[in-house]
Amino acid sequence: MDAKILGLFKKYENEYLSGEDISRKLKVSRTAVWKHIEKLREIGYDIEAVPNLGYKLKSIPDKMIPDEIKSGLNTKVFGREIYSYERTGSTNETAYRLAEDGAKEGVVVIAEQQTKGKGRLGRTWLSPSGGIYMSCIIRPSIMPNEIQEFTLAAALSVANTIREIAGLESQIKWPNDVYVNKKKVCGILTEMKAESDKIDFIILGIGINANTDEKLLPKTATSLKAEIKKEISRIDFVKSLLLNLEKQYSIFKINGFSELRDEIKSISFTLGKRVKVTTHDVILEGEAIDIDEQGALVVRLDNGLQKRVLSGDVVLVR
Ligand code: BT5
Repeated sequence: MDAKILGLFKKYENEYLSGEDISRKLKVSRTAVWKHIEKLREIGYDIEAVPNLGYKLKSIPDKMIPDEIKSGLNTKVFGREIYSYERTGSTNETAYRLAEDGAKEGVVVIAEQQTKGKGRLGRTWLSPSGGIYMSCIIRPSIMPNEIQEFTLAAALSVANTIREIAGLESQIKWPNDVYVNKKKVCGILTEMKAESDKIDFIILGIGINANTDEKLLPKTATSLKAEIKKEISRIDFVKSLLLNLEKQYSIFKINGFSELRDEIKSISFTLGKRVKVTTHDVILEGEAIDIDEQGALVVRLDNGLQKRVLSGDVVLVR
């Protein structure tokens, strides 16, 4: 009923609707209409009431309400089902459990806050309110060793969305970060369940410092709000991100990573810089010179040898 009332408000955008109009159109009592309007107000919908005229929807809350995200969403699969939480441990964990229970590709878990937000290698992802914490279930027919390419394609989607919604240029710091003005604005955590040669599912976890107060973030981080000095619509951001992810994912499925590689390289924060890369078994230092066909970072060591790294941590060295 809430959705139906909102649907009416949106259809008659510039008009006042009386309690009687709504009750007649939706075939419910006026008391029921009043109760639903009170409930919507509690959620944060700004509904004006003018005596003798009726109700009018003035603004929608910037909250991760599935119906608001789905309204006007132009995707086919991504966001087909959205689970939204005021607070959860980690959206990746919730999505993982849903995927194990058979949830389909494109199902999204989103939260206003995370109490145990995860980074890679057991690190913590600070998740205060104002940010976007989202995990998407994907069931791709790719090999487990293609996951790096996949993460980079997701980072490209984030960069494109930041440009569209905040008007900012951003860079991809290999392998999983997006930077704005040399500070981290987004981190991506790709987890998967796989057998040796087949991926059962991927959980693509994306954390974005959207309207986050920068004081609540590490010194190395920023938020979109801090950069453009105003808040963005997180709902518009999520809509655009889901569309960009779906676009990039279908290019990736049809033409492979090579189709996205040049674009990813062109906005790399890592290439051409001196880096120190820590992998599970070695530490390398040298110049980052390429991102190859498998999404690996190619580093030229000081002795001239070239090494490719498929996964690892990168520190930029002055
Ligand atoms: C990442 O790890 O950057 C991946 C972060 C993924 C977060 C999303 S949110 C939705 C989904 N659910 C989850 O539980 N996780 C995913 P890593 O490269 O390991 O970077 C972690 C490091 O970034 C930390 O050790 C801090 O130094 C820094 N950091 C922590 N919180 C941050 C924030 N909000 N913004 C920028 N940097 C942060």
